[in-house]
Amino acid sequence: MSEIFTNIPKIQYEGKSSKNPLAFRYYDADRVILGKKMSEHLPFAMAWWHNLCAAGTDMFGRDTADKSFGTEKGTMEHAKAKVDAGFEFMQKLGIKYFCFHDVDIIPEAEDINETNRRLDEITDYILEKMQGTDIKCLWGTANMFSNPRFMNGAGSTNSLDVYCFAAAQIKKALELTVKLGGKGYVFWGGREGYETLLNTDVKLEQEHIAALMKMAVTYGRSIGFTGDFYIEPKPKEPMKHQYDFDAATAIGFLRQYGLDKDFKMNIEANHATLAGHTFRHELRISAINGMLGSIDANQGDYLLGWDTDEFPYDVYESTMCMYEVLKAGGLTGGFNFDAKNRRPSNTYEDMFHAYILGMDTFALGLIKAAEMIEDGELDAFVANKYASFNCELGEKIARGECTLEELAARAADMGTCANPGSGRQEYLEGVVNRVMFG
Ligand code: XLS
Ligand code: CA
Ligand code: CA
Repeated sequence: MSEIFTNIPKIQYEGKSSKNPLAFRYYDADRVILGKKMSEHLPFAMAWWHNLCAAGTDMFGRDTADKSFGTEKGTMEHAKAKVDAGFEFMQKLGIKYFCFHDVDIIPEAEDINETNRRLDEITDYILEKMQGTDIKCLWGTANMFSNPRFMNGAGSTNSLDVYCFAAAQIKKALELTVKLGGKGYVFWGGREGYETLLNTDVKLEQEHIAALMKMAVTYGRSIGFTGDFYIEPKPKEPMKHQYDFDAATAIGFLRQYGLDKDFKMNIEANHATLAGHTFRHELRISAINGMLGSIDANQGDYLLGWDTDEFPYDVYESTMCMYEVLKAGGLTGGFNFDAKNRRPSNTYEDMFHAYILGMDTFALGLIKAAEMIEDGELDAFVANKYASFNCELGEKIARGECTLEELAARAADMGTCANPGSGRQEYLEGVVNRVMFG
């Protein structure tokens, strides 16, 4: 197999003064931060769909990039060329993981039996490529949103036939994930929602989704899948309302249906902002519920109301993300660049620039977040803010042993209430800027 990205060398760390566009300025895999190598803090993954499949088509225009890799698109030869390109790409960047949907890795056939045969063939090829490298699968998933059969949903469909196809795809995608040693399995419910309540039985649809997830857990465990299942919340797009709206909603759903022991969250930055939250809000809500699993590392655009899946360049955001991740003790999953080049960035070099940008943005975010933790001022402020609860009564409240009468009696004793103290927001924002910019 011949080299595909012929004009691109292996990307090296050259330090922040480097102006080489094909070098890392902050991502230094072996540098130790808070006792762990950068590469362990930041298990980066390549998203098969954006990097190897998507070529710039949008609602108004066709492909701008050539991702045929010298073959005819829609053939198994093309599928294999994508594997070759993907492995060369990951190796040149030092990326250790990839994520995939079933239909990213092969052209889907009319008949699911033929689709599954092609999936077996291509995953044999991927396995072969994995040998002799340290590249692994981060997570797999089934695409249950592109095929027209899923127009009314997959787990939430009105059609039992479609439900069976969704089940068959999940079964196969789980088998492939196990075959490729995947650490996780994702459910992103792109079509699990509704356009109008006039034609929708929400309760039935949610019960059916939960039932399918339960079957997935049972089957996954029976074939040796020991990793985490993930829900990837998103409030809308393509549906007007998606059931897995945000982390809090998804966690409530998992608890309601007894799925919370097997599932965690895969939090995507762009989905958080679409839900009207910050990225770090979604990470914090997941973490405090013991459900911070993996991250889809990208960013949206505050001027656009849709899922732009941009490569992350905002260091303030990546710092806040890494602050949450470090505080949570790290991820069990990784950082998947679910991101695509802008449509006019259509060369092979642009693919590398995008990943270098994303990896450097998170590396710098990690460095700054660690400095913020070592600085300690934010932590100290928060601890002190709640210090009034550090007393016998506070402990009683925490143990759930306090009564309203008891607290009301104390209020009555006091008569008037003291000021709770300043939140000092502007001061703390200045602390963050001091740590970030000196
Ligand atoms: C789409 C989602 C999707 C999931 C995997 O918005 O981000 O790509 O990550 O199905
Ligand atoms: Ca997205
Ligand atoms: Ca995603």
